[in-house]
Amino acid sequence: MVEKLEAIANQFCINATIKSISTLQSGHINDTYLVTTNTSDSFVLQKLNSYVFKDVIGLIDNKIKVAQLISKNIESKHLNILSTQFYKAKNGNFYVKGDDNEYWNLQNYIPNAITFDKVPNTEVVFEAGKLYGSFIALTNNATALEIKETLKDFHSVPFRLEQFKEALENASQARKEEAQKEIDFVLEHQLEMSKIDALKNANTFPIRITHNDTKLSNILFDKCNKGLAVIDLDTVMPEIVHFDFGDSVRSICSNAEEDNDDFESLEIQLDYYKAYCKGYAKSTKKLLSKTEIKYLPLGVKTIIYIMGLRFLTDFLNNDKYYKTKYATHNLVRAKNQFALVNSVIKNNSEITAITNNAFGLEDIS
Ligand code: GN1
Ligand code: MG
Repeated sequence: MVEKLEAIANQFCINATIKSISTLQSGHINDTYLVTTNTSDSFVLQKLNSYVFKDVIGLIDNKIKVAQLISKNIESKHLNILSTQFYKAKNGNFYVKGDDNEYWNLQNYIPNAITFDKVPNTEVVFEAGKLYGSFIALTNNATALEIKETLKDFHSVPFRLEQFKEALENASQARKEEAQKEIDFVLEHQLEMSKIDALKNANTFPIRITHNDTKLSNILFDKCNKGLAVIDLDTVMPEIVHFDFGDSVRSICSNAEEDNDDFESLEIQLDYYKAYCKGYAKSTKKLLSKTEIKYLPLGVKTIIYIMGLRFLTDFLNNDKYYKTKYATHNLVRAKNQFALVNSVIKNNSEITAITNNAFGLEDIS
């Protein structure tokens, strides 16, 4: 295996001798490796999951364009943050195609950085908000048209409901019975959760360049817990801002990780939500319209519902999409997300008040 990885990595223009290759802990989709060399530079080698990403070349193209734009804007604004950089292969492309037709890309490894699976305190939450907010600001001068929608309808509730209903038709009796409560939850909330999609289709919000996987572990922090870089540009696409905002709240402001099975105690932490909004508003307050801000809380609820729906659909499909560690892993994730949706519903008025206050909704003319 290491020989194969080394052969792939050596096809990129890195100008160094590879010393070691090891697996890096990453998300639920791609395979990621750390490549160390005889120089002080290390790299991240990534095999893109072709079951999930059908337009891999479009995806790589999106990543390169956004990474270059962010780097340029960071430099011109003299910001103290970093961006990932991609390396060309000797074939002139930003990717290598393996014998098995799988695509690989290589990026710089940012040293001395830390990631969190769970936030330790409100300062880190604030920093995370600041960084994801700056992502929206830094990609603001890219026209949405240059970036492709590589995963069509990625955050569309009607599309996710269609996939869910198809899965339900084909699911085993045993899995359906096990998931009955969650199936009912999906159906009960489907109308309300489709609202943001309808607003988007009615052109209520501008389409921006968004990250679309704004979880906590996609942020690097420095040793002093200051936000350093947003990573994982696999899903950068044109989209409304609400899903980016909501997805980070989902992972950062929950009191537990997305597969924690203590469903009774799951809740959205309002002090974290306040800190997140404060950080996010720093560079987006002037950028976002009054209408965009008004619907941020609905974005939070909707994206958590979408994630629960996708985990549940994959459970009904016998776990084809997400990597799982045990038989009911996807079901546990779905239960966790729906418990969080309930907590957001319960705290709706506080969440709205905190949002309006942080983004100065009343002051915006
Ligand atoms: C997947 O693989 P990872 O962790 O980067 C998924 C996201 C989900 C996330 C849930 C392409 O991201 O949409 O939010 O899992 N990515 C894709 O943790 O489906
Ligand atoms: Mg991702």
